Amino acid sequence: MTGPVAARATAGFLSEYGHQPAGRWAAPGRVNLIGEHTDYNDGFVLPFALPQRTVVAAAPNTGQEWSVWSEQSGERISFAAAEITAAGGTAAEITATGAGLPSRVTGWGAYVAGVVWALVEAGFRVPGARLAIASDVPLGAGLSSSAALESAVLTALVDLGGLDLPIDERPGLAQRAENGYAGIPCGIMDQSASIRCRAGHALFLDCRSLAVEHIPFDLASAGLAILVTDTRAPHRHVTGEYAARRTACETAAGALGVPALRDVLSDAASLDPALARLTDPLLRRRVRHVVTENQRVLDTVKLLRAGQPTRIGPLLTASHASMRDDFEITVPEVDTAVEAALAAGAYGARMTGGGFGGCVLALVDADAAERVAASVADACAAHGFTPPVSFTALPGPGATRL
Ligand code: GAF
Repeated sequence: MTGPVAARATAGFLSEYGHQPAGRWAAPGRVNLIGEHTDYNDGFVLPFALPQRTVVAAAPNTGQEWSVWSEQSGERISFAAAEITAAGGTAAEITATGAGLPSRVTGWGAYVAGVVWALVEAGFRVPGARLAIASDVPLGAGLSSSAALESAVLTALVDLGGLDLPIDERPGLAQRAENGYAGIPCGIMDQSASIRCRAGHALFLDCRSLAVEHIPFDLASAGLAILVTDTRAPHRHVTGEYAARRTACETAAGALGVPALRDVLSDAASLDPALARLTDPLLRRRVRHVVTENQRVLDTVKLLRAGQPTRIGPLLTASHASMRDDFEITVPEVDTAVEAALAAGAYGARMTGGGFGGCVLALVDADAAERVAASVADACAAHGFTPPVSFTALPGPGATRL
């Protein structure tokens, strides 16, 4: 399947480089149905791929050089292998040094150069390439535009170079690009969703074993829809707050003597004594979110396997309350949107993604989606917030050659 985004990537390629690309590769953004901030705790997540995607038109280049044009920025950047191989590090090192390493590719280009860097670091001979990128994944909305970019570029380079990189190892490599080159300490959910999702399914991922199960999530035939609302709330201190949550979880796991918070179970016999051992109330809240959220993912999967999608509503809403009260990653705009969606009859609603702004999802009857979206917009207007943008999303396919 091709579309206007693919046509724009091709047209951009032709006008930048003066010849046709050898092929086009696409990778989607994602919505996470449930399981937030559980991935880096070795836990469970349940994202699905959006129909919105990033397309890379590409052709081999002579030598170990890459040229990349992006429609969104209107810029073309170039880099050579020698420039980028010395520029990675651990996420902590990069964060500590800012973007100050010599000859680092920064901005959107870091996600492209990071993929080349991670492939080289993993021992692959990466083909030089000319790339042109177009996308309809909203930027900065928490819908994984950066993972879509990494995944599309990775899929293109693997194909162009005939690299032997099995699909189950690709998300880890794309995550390495983001952690080690772009300097963002994310978990593995977004890259896994962009690369491994299937149309009509949600991706149940065990972030410890990396085992996946494709859970049928055929909303249309159940007369349901997922309404996604981008609140367009300005993201507030996202990277710093995200890193602080991750550190708090690691500190708590250390204090509890477990490898990761995944190892604390949600039944009272496990969770209560674990919470009692933590003296810091903030750590207790963070642990309670992660542990109960893992259980909500498992419960959601059970209901979907049993063909009872509307019954997941209360789990979605409980997830939101946990993110708001225990993990403290919501903002007034997303809380307002969730409350308005529920008041308008959604089965359940929650913020989706890393937090501090971004999107809300609501499970609704398909024929009620417009009405719920209008109620959310009215509630945002009543609070004087930026007008939100809503759309319904059916689960699309993962990264592919077009
Ligand atoms: C962001 C990160 F990139 C993911 O790894 C994940 O932690 C998510 O926030 C929160 O669930 O999207």
